[in-house]
Amino acid sequence: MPKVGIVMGSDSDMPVMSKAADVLDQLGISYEMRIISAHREPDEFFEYARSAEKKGFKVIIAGAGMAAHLPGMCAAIFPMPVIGIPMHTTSLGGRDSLYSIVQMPSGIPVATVAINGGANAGLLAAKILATSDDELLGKLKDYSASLKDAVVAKDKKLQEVGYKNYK
Ligand code: RP5
Repeated sequence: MPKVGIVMGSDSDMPVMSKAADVLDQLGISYEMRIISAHREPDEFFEYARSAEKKGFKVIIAGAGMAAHLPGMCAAIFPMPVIGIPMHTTSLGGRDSLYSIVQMPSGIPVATVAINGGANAGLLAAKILATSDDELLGKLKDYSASLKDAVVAKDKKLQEVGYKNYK
């Protein structure tokens, strides 16, 4: 059974949403990915959100742009955590999406990541699942350690070659 639902309002969101899926793939977490528009097909959306718990989802990652109601409406129906990803937009730079997703009224939280923050949404979903999965927690600790190692290696190189020769 998929543990995470990844849903986006349009296939134009795919380049960002695929980053969340990539992270889940790397960590061995099962997911289902769908394109469902809350505005353009409300009946399909309600069917999706109402059946999400029964399908075994523990977290939903929902991405949308502009008047981005998809994550908030998922949170209104699905009883477990919803992570919202605001899409960058050409007219307002993604502020429209960000404000639509982050400014949820009291009682219906959406954990909102940065504009186009697909990878962090995947990591946050993994961290939520890791609260009851020690093997996954170990993988996340290894991942954090690899981030640290990468910075240490870059600084070591900087000290060796100096900033003028740093590439
Ligand atoms: C939203 O409208 C989608 O999430 C997308 O980010 C935005 C634009 O959709 P398209 O016109 O590209 O299909 O529902």
